[in-house]
This record gives sequence, structure tokens and C-alpha cells, in this order.
Amino acid sequence: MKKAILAGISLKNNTGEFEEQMRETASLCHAAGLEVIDTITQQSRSLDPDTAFRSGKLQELAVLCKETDPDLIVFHNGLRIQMQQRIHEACGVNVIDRTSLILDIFASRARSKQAKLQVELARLQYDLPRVLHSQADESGHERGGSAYNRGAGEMRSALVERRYASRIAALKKELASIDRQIMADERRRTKTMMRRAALVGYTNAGKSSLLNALMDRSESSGKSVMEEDMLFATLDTSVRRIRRNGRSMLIYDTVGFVSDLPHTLIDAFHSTLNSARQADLLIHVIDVSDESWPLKAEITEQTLAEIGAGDIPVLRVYNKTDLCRERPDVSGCAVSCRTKEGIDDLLQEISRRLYPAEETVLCRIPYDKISMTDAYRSVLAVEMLQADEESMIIRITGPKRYCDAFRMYRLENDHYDTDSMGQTEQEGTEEADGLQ
Ligand SMILES: Nc1nc2c(ncn2[C@@H]2O[C@H](COP(=O)(O)OP(=O)(O)OP(=O)(O)O)[C@@H](O)[C@H]2O)c(=O)[nH]1
Ligand SMILES: [Mg+2]
Repeated sequence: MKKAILAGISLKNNTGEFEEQMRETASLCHAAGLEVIDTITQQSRSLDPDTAFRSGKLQELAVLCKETDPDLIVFHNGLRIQMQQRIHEACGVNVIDRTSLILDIFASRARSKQAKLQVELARLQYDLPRVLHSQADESGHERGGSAYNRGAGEMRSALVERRYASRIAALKKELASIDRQIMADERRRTKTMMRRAALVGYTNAGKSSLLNALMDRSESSGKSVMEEDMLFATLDTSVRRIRRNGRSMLIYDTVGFVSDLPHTLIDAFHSTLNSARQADLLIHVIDVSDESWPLKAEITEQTLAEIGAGDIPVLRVYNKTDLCRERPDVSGCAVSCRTKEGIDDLLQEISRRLYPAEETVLCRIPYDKISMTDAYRSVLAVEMLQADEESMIIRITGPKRYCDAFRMYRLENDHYDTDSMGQTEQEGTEEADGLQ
């Protein structure tokens, strides 16, 4: 395992929050396969524009590096290029910041072609300004020389920029073609009228475990998704169809969030994040056994707003209750994917939110039109009440917009006595042949 020194500057006067953030960066180091051998911090109103740490602290860091011989310095704060270079010069050790660390973790987790391309795109976009800066620096060194030298340096920069730009363009093109395929699959799914919910939340909160638990407790198609005790186990969206009380819904498992998720990653994972943007309901999974859950829940909801999913209704689900000593005092669904406590109630709640029983309508449908009920069975509850030679009387319950499709066959409720299954329907004189 590589050894790292974790460095950070607390910019606000909130020690508790800073310590929590540093703990999170330490766990990101662990996720990237780094052992944090020491931590060094400073309280300051701003980063020094050249060296991030003020000079005394930088010397302290240099001494610490001599004593402990780390492979890497990981900076909790985002570093400008010149800061990275100066710290490197002062300590003789490579320096990365939190964004670069997260990009490394994503790179090590990416399995699908789409995820690999997305991570490469994010990495190139992060690296490009840095590489150009170091090229410019080199040509700056040459500036004392001849006009010929200066020209050579600038040409090198232009060449590097062109190479990056052409790879970035190629990646975007390839990703766009994968997107088209995914969108075609999505269009096919939308035709079924099934409503969609996306599992969102902080990384490691239990989103994938919840999808598996929901599948366990319902009729569902598809194999279980990978759940693992590691940050960013899921990078690819998975979708599963779940049936409950005759209603089908699509549930999407998505990539987890973390504080200050790098913008290059949000941009590169644009299409992966679409499953959250296009959902009818967001199931916000919260690890309630983690003391800092309120802060993480807030970060998740902020990130959802940032990616353009801020207006979608959210159902908060408090997971891992088996790890809590007392039942958490929260309003919303409390569940444990481990013991399956609360999962049935949650399923009911998701189904209720996705398919609100806004309307109950009685219809008389001629047999040659009865097949239309099949198309709506996944989104409406359909009860067959009575049949005669030409038609069938049915009761449908569900969202108004789907019930509206049956408007022309509608019976007024008082024209049919559903309790006695009798023939109080206007012209109904036939024998009741109740079908349930
Ligand atoms: N004790 C306990 N552990 C749980 C529960 N739910 C999930 N876990 C564990 O928490 C860890 C993370 O679960 P995942 O389902 O992979 O979490 P995730 O939110 O999908 O994480 P990412 O995909 O990395 O964002 C795994 O080790 C799970 O076994 C729970 O209810 N109780
Ligand atoms: Mg997951």
C-alpha cells in the first residue's frame, strides 16, 4: 500500500465540520488504496496563492516528509497548478488534490465501456489546464533565449493542446453514440408507461442493497446488483422492473455522491445522471447509522439541484436501522436492508407515490376494445366486475392521466351498484355475470 500524508486547510471557523470533511478525505484515500500515515492541518482565511499552506506550515510539511518518507501528499483543498508545483518543490514529494483523488478512485472502479470513457474524459479535462501551464512554464524558462526557442515552446503547447482536444472530441463522440443506444432503450421503456424511481444518495448509503432488498420482496425481473462496502462501488446505472400489487415500476440504481463532487465528473457522467433527472420519484437513501447523516443528506439534495433534478419529488429512506442503538427519530421510511425491516412498507409507499389512486372509474368496454386494458395493467388497477354478450364492466383505479384514456367508456357511478353486483346500470337488464 502506498503511504500518504493528508494535508488540509480549514477555511471556515467550524472545526467540527472541517474534521468531518478531513475524515471523509481520509476514507477517500483509503478507497484509492493509500495508507494515511500522518495528517497536517492549518486554520486560515484563505489559501496562500503560491503554496496553499502559509510558509511556516509548508516548512513543517517538508520536515514531516523527510521524517516519514511518504509516496504522496494528498491535499484536501482544491489546488491551483502553481501551488501543486511549489509544494512539490519544497517537499520533494508528488502532490495531488481531492479532485484528482476522486478521479483516481473512479478510474479504478470503472468496469463498463461507458464508465471508462466518462472517467477518461473527466481526467483529460482536469489535466489539460495543468499540462498547458507546465508547458507555458517551460517556454517561460526558455524566454531568456532566442526568439527561435520561444517559438518552439509555444508550438509544443499548441501541439499538446491539439492532442488533448482531439482525444476529448473522440471520447465525446463515442459517448454520444453509447448515449443514443441508451436513449433508444429508454424510449422503449417509456412506451410501457411504467413510472420510474431512482435510488440516489451519498456513496455507501446502501442504494444497491436497497434495490436488491426491494427485488427480494416483490415480483421482479433481473439479477441482483453489486453491493459492497466501498466508496463508489456503483458507477453504472442499472435498472430493474419491480411488480407490486399488479403495478410495475422501474427502479434505477445510480452512482453515489460525495461532498464537492468534481465538476469534470458531473459533466462527464451527464448521461449516467439522466436516470435521476428523468425519474418520477427520487428515493433518497440515507445511512442513518452515520452520525453525520444530516450533512450528507443536505449535500445529496444540493447535488441533485445542481444536476437539474431539484424539482423531482423526494422520498427519504433512512437505512441501516439495524446498526442504530435506538430507533432513529426521523419522519419518513426507516428500513434495514440487512434485516429487511420496513422494506414491505417502503414498497407500498413507493407504489403509492408512483401510482397515486387519484381516481376510481367505472367503465363499460365493448369486447373489441377490451385489449386496451392490457396496455394499462402495469399502471392501473383493473377489476373485472361483470360481463354480458357485448361488453364488460370494469373498475379502474390509478393516476388521473391514465384513467382519462377510458373517458369515452365511462359509466356514472350511480348507474351501477357495485356492492350488490346488481343491474342498476341504466339499460342493464341482463343477468349479472360477476368476474373478479
Ligand atoms: N448493517 C447494514 N449494512 C448495510 C445495510 N444496507 C447496506 N449495507 C452495507 O453497506 C455497504 C454499502 O452498500 P451498497 O448498497 O453497496 O451502497 P451504495 O449506496 O450502493 O454505495 P455506492 O454504489 O458505492 O455509492 C455494503 O457493505 C452493504 O452490505 C443495512 O441495512 N444494514
Ligand atoms: Mg451502489
